[in-house]
Amino acid sequence: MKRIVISPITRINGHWKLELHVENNIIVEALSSGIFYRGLEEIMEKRDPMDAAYLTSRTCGICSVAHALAATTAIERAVDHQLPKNAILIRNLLYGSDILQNHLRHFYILSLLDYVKGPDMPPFIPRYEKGYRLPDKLNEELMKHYIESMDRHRKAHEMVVLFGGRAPHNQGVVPGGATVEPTSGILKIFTSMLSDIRQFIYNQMLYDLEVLSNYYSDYYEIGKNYGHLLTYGMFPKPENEKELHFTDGLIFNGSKEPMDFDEKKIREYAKHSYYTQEDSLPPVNGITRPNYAKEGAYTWIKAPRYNDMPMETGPLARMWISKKYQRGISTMDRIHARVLEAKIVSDLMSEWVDQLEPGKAIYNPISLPRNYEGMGLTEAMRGALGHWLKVRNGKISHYQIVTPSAWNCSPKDDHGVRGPIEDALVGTQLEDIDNPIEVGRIVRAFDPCLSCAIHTITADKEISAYIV
Ligand code: NFE
Ligand code: MG
Repeated sequence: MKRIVISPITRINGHWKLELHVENNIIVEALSSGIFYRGLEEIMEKRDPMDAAYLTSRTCGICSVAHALAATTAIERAVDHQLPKNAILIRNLLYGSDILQNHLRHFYILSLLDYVKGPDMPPFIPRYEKGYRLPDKLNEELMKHYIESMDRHRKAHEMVVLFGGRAPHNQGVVPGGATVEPTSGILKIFTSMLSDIRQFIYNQMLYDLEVLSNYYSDYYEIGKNYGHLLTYGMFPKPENEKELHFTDGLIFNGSKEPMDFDEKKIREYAKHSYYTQEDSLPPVNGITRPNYAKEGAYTWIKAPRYNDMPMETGPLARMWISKKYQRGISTMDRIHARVLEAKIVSDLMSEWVDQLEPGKAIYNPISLPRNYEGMGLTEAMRGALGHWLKVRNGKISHYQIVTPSAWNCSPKDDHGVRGPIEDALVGTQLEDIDNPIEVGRIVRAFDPCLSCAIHTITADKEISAYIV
């Protein structure tokens, strides 16, 4: 048995380590380790719930709109608050813009170099020696698109600024509605940026996807796992908030018929995680007290499970459960679904921007009781995102966040069942054990993000954290 340790995994967000056990060039065991402590939930205690969107958006600079939405939804749902139509549209446009910047950046900057050879200069070297299959001319063409993509994901971030004031960590989503009026000036710039990005998706990105799926078609068979998919659904329809453009639901074992999900069946295990928590707990009661010395633990990520099943989440889950894409569940299917989702979201955005009504309400005043509990289930670009909070005497007494990458990068649970990425790796044949290029391809297709708030340990050894 050989042991391969890759740490840190590059071209992802955050710090992550993989340990692989290999026999006869086949991966027989995989251990996914998040190697830093977030602790954001601890920071939330005693804060004003009206600040939850701003604070929790600092979980991560890539998916910050999604965290703002989850925190805000948790509060709004607790009092059954109704949003004005403009607010739903503005939120959809903010989150849609964040999806576009993420999916463009992931496809080109984080993922493409697993398949396309960059020029022979830093930061493109060193790289694996073998495994790049594109003929020179095509390789050159895709690298040109790689460079051109940068202007587009920057633009998508600027679109977040238009309705959010800043990016990342927008100020546009507040309990009650939105903060930026859709003036004709903003609509004009937004529309022109969106149109440029859409042209890029249609003319370059879809073409590049086709090139990859032709030259690396075997990756539709590589990186398979349990085939359990989960999504909380996203993009409420402006005319009826309860209806979603991407429906919520789940499937087991690659089934094509989605089922409803029941959030009460979500529990988090922590046997292999550096936390004091012993038994599995529902997120509403979850605890995040660190214990780095814990025996048998190998990660800072807990193991969320649905009815004891490890669930994969992300663009493939959303596209599958909305029946927009049901080809298969593999590495190339994950990439394929993400690119098609970018196209569909950009199409929807161009409809939403036309439906905005300048001069009409963007906010309905909200009044909150002193004590309540809330749950905000939404999607982030990487999949199902949940925030759970308890408020006592007007202050947050308890907060829990379960991110999509916690589902995907989770370790084994207390029953020894692997997380979705661990399982996608096991069974993979490595062509050359000294150049395990397959590993990066498999794991990056999940677009993992381990990143969160910066943390420090103070001189008196108490863990504290500050927000960037
Ligand atoms: Ni840090 Fe995130 C997304 C969330 S982590 S990017 O998407 O929530 O999975
Ligand atoms: Mg497998």
